[in-house]
Amino acid sequence: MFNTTQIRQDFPILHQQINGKPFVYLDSTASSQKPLCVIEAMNDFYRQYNANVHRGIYQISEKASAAYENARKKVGRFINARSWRELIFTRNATESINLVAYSWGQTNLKAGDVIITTEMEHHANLVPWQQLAARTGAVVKYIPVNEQGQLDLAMFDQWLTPSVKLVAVTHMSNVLGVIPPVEEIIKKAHSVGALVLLDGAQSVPHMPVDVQALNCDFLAFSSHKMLGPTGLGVLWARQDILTAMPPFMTGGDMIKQVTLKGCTWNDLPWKFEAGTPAIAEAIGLGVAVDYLSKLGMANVRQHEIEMTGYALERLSQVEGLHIYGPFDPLIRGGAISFTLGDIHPHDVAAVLDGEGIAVRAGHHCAMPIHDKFGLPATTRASFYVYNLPEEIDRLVIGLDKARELLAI
Ligand code: C6P
Repeated sequence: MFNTTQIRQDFPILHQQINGKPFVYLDSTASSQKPLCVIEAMNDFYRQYNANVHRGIYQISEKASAAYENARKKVGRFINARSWRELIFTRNATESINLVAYSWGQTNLKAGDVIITTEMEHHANLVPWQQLAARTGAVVKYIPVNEQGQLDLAMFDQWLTPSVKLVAVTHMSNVLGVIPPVEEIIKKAHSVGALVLLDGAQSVPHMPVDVQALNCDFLAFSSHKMLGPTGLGVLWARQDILTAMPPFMTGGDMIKQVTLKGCTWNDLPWKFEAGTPAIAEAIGLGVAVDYLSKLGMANVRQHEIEMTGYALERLSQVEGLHIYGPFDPLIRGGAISFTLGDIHPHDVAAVLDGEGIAVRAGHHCAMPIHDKFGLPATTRASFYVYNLPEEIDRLVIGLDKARELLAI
C-alpha cells in the first residue's frame, strides 16, 4: 500500500518552513531528497567501519568491501542485470556516458560513422557525442522532437544504415517528461547493428527498468535522483561489450599486475573503477534501492502517473500557462515544464520560493530543445514518492500569485 503521508515521515528535510511557509519540494528531477535510512547508513559507515575497500586485511576494511560490493549487487538486481559484473560505479550519469564515449566510442568509431540522438537530450547525452564526433570524424544526427515530445521516427528510419554505430536516447526527458518508445528504437537500431545507450537518469528513479527486457546495450543513471547520495553514478552495460572495452581511467585498483614495462587490467567491474571509489555513497545507494524496492517500482510509477495527471489538469486551469510535453500521464513522467505568459521563468520561481515552493527555472541543461521552441528558459515542477496532491494545489495558488504580481 503506497502511503505518501507515511513516506513523508522518512524525509526529515520536508518538515520545515521556508519563508514562513510549509516547505514544498517540487524539484526532484534535479535531485531527490533522502530518507533517514540512507542518511543513517552513510553515518554508520563513517562512525563504525570507515576504511578503504579491496585493500585492507583487517576487519573493518573487509566489512566496508563487502558492503560496497553488496550495494553493487542490489543495484544490479534493481535493474535486472544478468550479473553484478555489469555494474560500474562512476561519479554520476554524466561520467557514465563519458565513459562510454571515451572507451567504447574512441575504439569503435571512425570517420563517416553515425551517432543518432534526439533534440531533447540533456547536455550529458549530447555534448559527449559531439566531442566524440569531433575526435573521430563521426557524424551526430538528431531525431526531431515536437512540443508534445513526439519523435520523428520516420526520419530515424530514413537514417538507419549500417553506418549507424550508436543510438543514444533519453529514457525519460527531464524537460518534456516524455518516455520515448525506446523498445521500438532499440529493435530498429539493432537491425542495422547499432548499439543503444539509454540515458536512464530520469527513468530508473521513477519506473521499473529491466535491462534484459529492454535489450539495450548501455544504461546510465545517477544515485542522487533516486533517493541516494550525490557523487555516485552507475553505468550498466552488457558484459561482452565491457570486456572488449579498454579502461577509461587508469591507476590503482583497476589493474591486475603492474611492472615498469606495462600492466594487465583487473576483472570486471573493477577494470573501470580506478582509485578509491565513493564507498559511503555506494552503501547509501544500496539502502535507497532497498527503500524503493520495498515501495515497489510499479507503485512508484503509479503514484507518479496520478500526481502528473492531477498536475496537468490543475495547471491547465492557470490563465496564461503553457505546458510543454505530452498531456497523457501514461507516456510521461512527472517533470512538467511550462511558461506563464511573458513572465520570465526565474521570476516565477522567485515568487514560488517566497511561498516556500522549490521549482527549477532555466534551460534544465537542455538548451537545444529550448532553442527549438524559441525559449530561453522554462519553469519546471517535478514530483516524487513524497509529494502530495495538496502540494500541486499550493503550486497553483503560487502561480496565480505570480500572475497577479507580475501582471501579464
Ligand atoms: N538533470 C535536471 O535538473 P548528473 O548531473 O550526471 O547526475 O545527471 C545528468 C542528467 C542526464 N540525463 C538526464 C535526463 C538528466 O535529467 C540529468 C540531470 C538534472 O534536469 C540536473 S541538470
